Amino acid sequence: MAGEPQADCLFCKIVAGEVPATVVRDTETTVAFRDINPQAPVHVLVIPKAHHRDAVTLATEAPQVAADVLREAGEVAALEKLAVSEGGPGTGYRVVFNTGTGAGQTVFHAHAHVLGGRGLDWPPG
Ligand code: D5M
Repeated sequence: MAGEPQADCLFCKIVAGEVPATVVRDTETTVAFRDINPQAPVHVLVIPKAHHRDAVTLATEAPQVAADVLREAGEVAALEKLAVSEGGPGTGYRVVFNTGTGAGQTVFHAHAHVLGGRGLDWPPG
């Protein structure tokens, strides 16, 4: 059933406390923790506690939780002092949902990457 924990899912194991993570925020529906392989000075993952395979699937199956994930991305950015309004390199942040192996998704439990703390090029690689 949509949202049920999956035994072979790494992020379900983090939600269950079976795999350690450096948690920065924890809500009723989401967890935010530091990426094990950071690509920027700030690199935090925000995930739904329920299992959905990617962000668009999450938005279809549980739209309120998808909104929770996005709002939490903003809370993490505020916590990490990634001010949006000042401008210039190192301010603002990027929220990324890699979707599908061809786009770099390696963990098939929806997650938002929150990246910041350095200049972020566009277009991304
Ligand atoms: O992003 C999956 C991300 O998950 C990738 O940036 C590494 C990160 N990762 C993998 N294992 C862990 C653990 N154990 N803790 C924290 N972060 C982890 P994707 O978009 O699927 O490539």
